[in-house]
Amino acid sequence: MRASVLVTRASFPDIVDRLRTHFDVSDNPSDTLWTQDELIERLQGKDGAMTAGSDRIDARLLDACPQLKAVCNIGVGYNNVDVAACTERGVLLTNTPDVLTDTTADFGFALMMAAARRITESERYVRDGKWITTGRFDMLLGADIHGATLGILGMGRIGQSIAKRGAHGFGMKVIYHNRTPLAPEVEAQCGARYVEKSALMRESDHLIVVVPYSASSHHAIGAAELRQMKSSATLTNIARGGVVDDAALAAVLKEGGIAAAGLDVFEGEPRIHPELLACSNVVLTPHIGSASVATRRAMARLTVDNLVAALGAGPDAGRPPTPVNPEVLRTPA
Ligand code: 8YV
Repeated sequence: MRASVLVTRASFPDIVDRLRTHFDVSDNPSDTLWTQDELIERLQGKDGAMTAGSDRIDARLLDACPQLKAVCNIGVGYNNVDVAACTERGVLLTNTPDVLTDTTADFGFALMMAAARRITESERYVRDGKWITTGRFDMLLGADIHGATLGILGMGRIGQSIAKRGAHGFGMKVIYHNRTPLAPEVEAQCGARYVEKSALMRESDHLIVVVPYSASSHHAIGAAELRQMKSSATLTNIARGGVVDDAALAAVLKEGGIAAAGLDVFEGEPRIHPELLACSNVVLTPHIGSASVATRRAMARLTVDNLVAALGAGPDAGRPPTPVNPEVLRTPA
C-alpha cells in the first residue's frame, strides 16, 4: 500500500508533484490557514507531512495522529515543533538548513539598510507628493552603514554570513554575542569579535538579531537591553517574533531611545503590535527573509527530498538529508 502524506501549505506545484510519484498526496492549494484541530483531522491516517512554521506540531497533535512517522518542516527554524515530543514517539523531524543562509543574510542586510537610510519612510514621502512642496537638503537624514559597528546576536550560519557582508563588503567593525564564542579561525573569516551581551547592546550602531527562538531566547531583547542601546542605533530582527519584546521596542522607538528598526518577524504574527504599526521609523516586512525564487524553491525541493527519503522511497530511502532528530532513524521500529 502506498504511504499517504499531507502538504499543509501551498508552495510550488511542480516541486510538490514529485511526492505524487511515491505517495497519495492531500494538499492545500487554496493555502487556507488551518486551526490545530483542522490539521489533526487532515493528518488522520497520514504517514508523513510537509509542514510550515504556521503549523504547531506538539504532543497533543502527535498523540492524535499515531500513524505519523515524519514531519518535514519547510524552514531552518522549527520552534513550531516540539522536538522532544517527536523523538519520544519515534517521529522524524527534518528542516531546511544551508539552502537559505545567504539569501536570508542578504535580506537582513537589506532590512538593516532600509531602516538606517529610512528607505520606506522616504518612499512614503515621495508617494504622498511631499518632495515637491517640502523637499530640502537636510530631509530624511539617516545613519551610515559603512564604517559603523555591526552587532550580531546569534552567530550561527546566517549570523556568520551577515558578518562577512559587513566586515568585507562594507568595512564595518563587527561584534557578536553567542552562547558559545566561535573558533578563532571562524572569527577571523567573519571579521568578527566576541563581546558580552551588554557590550553588544551598548556598542552596536546597527544590531541584527539572528538567534533561534527558544524558552531561553524569549525576550532576549527587552526594555532593559533596548535602554542600553545608542539613541542613534538601529535594531533589525530577522530571527523570530518573541526574541524581541515588541511592546518594549515600540515604546523605545516612540520616545527616540533608538533611531529605527527593521522587523521581518513579530510576536504573534501575522498580527503586529498596533504601536509598531503606528511608528514611522520602523520598516515592516511579512517574514520574507528567505523569499527569493531560487531559495524558496530550494527549500521546497529539500523538504520533498526529506519526506521521500524519510518514508523509505527514492534513491536516499531511509537517509533523509537534513534530519533534526537523527536518533529516531537509528531506533529500530
Ligand atoms: C521560512 C524561516 O520561510 O527558515 C526559517 O526558519 O523563518 C523562513 O525561511 C518560514 O519558516 C516558512 O515556514
